Amino acid sequence: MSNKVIFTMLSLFSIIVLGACIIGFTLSAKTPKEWWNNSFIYQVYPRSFMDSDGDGTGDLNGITSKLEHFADLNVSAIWISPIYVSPMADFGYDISNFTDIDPVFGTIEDFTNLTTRAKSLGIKVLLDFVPNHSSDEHPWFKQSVQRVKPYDDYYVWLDGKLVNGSYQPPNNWLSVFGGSAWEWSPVRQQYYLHQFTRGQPDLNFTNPLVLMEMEKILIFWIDHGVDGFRMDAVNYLIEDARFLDEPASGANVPADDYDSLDHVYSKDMDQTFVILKTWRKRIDAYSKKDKEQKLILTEAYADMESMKRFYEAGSDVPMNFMFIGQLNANSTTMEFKRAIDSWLGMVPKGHVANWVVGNHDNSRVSNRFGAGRADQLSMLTAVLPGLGIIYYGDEIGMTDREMTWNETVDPAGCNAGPERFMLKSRDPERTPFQWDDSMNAGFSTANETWLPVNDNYKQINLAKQKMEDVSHYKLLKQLVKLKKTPVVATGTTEVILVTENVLGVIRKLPDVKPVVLLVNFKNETVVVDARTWMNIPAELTVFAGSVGSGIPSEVIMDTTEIYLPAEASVILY
Ligand SMILES: *[C@@H]1O[C@H](CO)[C@@H](O)[C@H](O)[C@H]1NC(C)=O
Ligand SMILES: *[C@@H]1O[C@H](CO)[C@@H](O)[C@H](O)[C@H]1NC(C)=O
Ligand SMILES: *[C@@H]1O[C@H](CO)[C@@H](O)[C@H](O)[C@H]1NC(C)=O
Ligand SMILES: *[C@@H]1O[C@H](CO)[C@@H](O)[C@H](O)[C@H]1NC(C)=O
Ligand SMILES: *[C@@H]1O[C@H](CO)[C@@H](O)[C@H](O)[C@H]1NC(C)=O
Ligand SMILES: *[C@@H]1O[C@H](CO)[C@@H](O)[C@H](O)[C@H]1NC(C)=O
Ligand SMILES: *[C@@H]1O[C@H](CO)[C@@H](O)[C@H](O)[C@H]1NC(C)=O
Ligand SMILES: *[C@@H]1O[C@H](CO)[C@@H](O)[C@H](O)[C@H]1NC(C)=O
Ligand SMILES: *[C@@H]1O[C@H](CO)[C@@H](O)[C@H](O)[C@H]1NC(C)=O
Ligand SMILES: *[C@@H]1O[C@H](CO)[C@@H](O)[C@H](O)[C@H]1NC(C)=O
Ligand SMILES: CC(=O)N[C@H]1CO[C@H](CO)[C@@H](O)[C@@H]1O
Ligand SMILES: [Ca+2]
Ligand SMILES: [Ca+2]
Repeated sequence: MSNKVIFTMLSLFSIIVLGACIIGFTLSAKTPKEWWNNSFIYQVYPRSFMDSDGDGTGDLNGITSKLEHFADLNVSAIWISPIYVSPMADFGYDISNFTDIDPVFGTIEDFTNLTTRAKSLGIKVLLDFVPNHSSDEHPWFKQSVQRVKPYDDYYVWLDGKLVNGSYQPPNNWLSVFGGSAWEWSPVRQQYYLHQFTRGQPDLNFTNPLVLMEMEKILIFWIDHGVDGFRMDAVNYLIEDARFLDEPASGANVPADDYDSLDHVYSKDMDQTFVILKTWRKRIDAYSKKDKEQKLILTEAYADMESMKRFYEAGSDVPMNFMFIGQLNANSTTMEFKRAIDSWLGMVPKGHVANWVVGNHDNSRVSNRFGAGRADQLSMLTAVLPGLGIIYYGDEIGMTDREMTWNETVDPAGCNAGPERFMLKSRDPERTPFQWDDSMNAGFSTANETWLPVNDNYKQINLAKQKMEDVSHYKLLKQLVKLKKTPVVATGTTEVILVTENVLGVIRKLPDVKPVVLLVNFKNETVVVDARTWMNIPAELTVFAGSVGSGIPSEVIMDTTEIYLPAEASVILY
């Protein structure tokens, strides 16, 4: 943008003289270009996307067979949740070989097939990188248990505390999935730390050998054609070396629930940022020859100050979970405004903002905000500056499918027990993608799928939404286009309380019509004078209304008197 402004200010003569210098300077300072800026990235949960061989579980060839879907949406990249060799204690987040593909998903040749075809369609491929822990079936861990050098120090081992003649865990730390974070090894006669399931021993990141192993893994996948990494649970990498008990949080939850403690010694340690910086450097140095920069996204549910530090330490996309962790169906318009403003204010100069709509750890957006507001978050994400990240199924408004205790397979649900599993289980948001109204929603030919297909697949499926004039799918395609328009890509941003219940976002550039989003948080029709409150032209055209709003596209609206039905959102331009 600064380029364009500078150019229009210069005379033709000086462009010839100075232009070359400016271009030269900009290129050397800012190449390779941030290709993800002003785009959407699509998260694929591979077990649930498409099953190519009829065993009931999604796989790589399934994804490959559906690459046209991403091209049709025109997302810039897909990121795929773990596909590595795994005993599946945490459905792939427990890895027993970081450089090979699990047979459930296919082979390394299938992966190469996927990336080659994706590239030919202009779709980039990002992998999930899970450095905090391996599986307890990883050869490193098996040798660590036996104290075989150099693996003896690859994990976080501590002696037990001797209490009244018997050993107890070294401290009170809890696993994210409930219960002690320590597991006794009768062979080694020590406890190992596992911040997630006991099948996921934490690696020892104060050990330089472990850091080297992780760099090798990153390089391996760059050699196999990946365009970047989504780094899982990075704020858990390092623990305070004193291993002190953590204080109680005061939350009203059972004593073995993770939320019962304040995680001041096991999370968000300063050393995390140092490690991230070394990975950034290594990846950049290795891929310097490539035209485009490799993307690093980091997953950490953390405060604003940490987010800023993640940017500064080399994360291109410190995933912004505000629409998941901070805001919900009960949030006020003011709370939305404050949260969005503070994020935009935090993003350091030269970096790209990002907005996460959903993921495999949280209820789907249709459930978090209500089915009538399924589009509200993708519309916000599209109109706000930067990158949008959507979860498979968001594009058709898929909903959670409630599970019985018997059907529950997620360890987070199973550990919580039959009374509380529904509060913790992540199964409801992981059901198979609903392609069409045929058997298993077109996901698989198996008699039984790894998680049940949602019963609503005859009403909610992609094939149907492609046929309909108005659908979540058609809307999302429009939103992907909107992101690339000059006003949305480069304009200024204002978030405005139009009324107590209506949030407005305006994107502006000099001498062109603004792009305006209005969101009705009330579930009754409201009439607003957006012209006065937002200082916008008296007439604007409807770009798109949320599904169910009944607001037709391409009509001209009098902005002094806009009727917004219950729960509706609308974009004007
Ligand atoms: C993102 O894209 C916009 C529009 O092209 C540009 O003005 C901005 O500088 C880009 N941001 C980064 C960090 O590249
Ligand atoms: C690549 O994947 C496609 C789609 O699944 C499949 O038809 C094709 O046979 C695969 N090619 C190879 C070489 O595996
Ligand atoms: C898809 O996105 C690319 C990159 O932003 C853009 O150049 C292209 O025109 C888009 N394709 C369609 C069909 O809109
Ligand atoms: C992972 O699998 C590859 C391919 O089978 C093998 O060469 C490699 O040794 C394995 N890595 C480890 C650490 O076992
Ligand atoms: C140790 O045993 C004594 C006597 O049985 C008991 O009073 C005390 O609470 C125990 N201490 C701990 C830490 O369990
Ligand atoms: C981690 O590795 C370092 C370096 O090898 C070692 O000194 C340390 O004792 C290990 N830490 C734990 C908790 O095992
Ligand atoms: C919203 O408020 C209702 C009524 O107070 C409550 O039942 C519900 O749990 C709240 N939802 C969230 C996501 O906090
Ligand atoms: C759950 O599983 C048990 C044992 O397999 C079975 O007896 C019971 O009927 C099942 N309950 C439901 C609600 O499916
Ligand atoms: C599916 O179920 C049918 C009827 O019960 C059975 O005949 C068939 O063998 C099953 N197919 C598979 C792949 O299990
Ligand atoms: C509006 O909210 C009330 C109370 O939460 C609810 O009973 C009602 O069904 C909602 N109406 C619509 C149109 O969603
Ligand atoms: C959002 C996300 O990726 N969450 C993952 C964080 O890490 C744990 C352990 O690897 C997984 O269980 C979560 O799914
Ligand atoms: Ca399969
Ligand atoms: Ca750790």
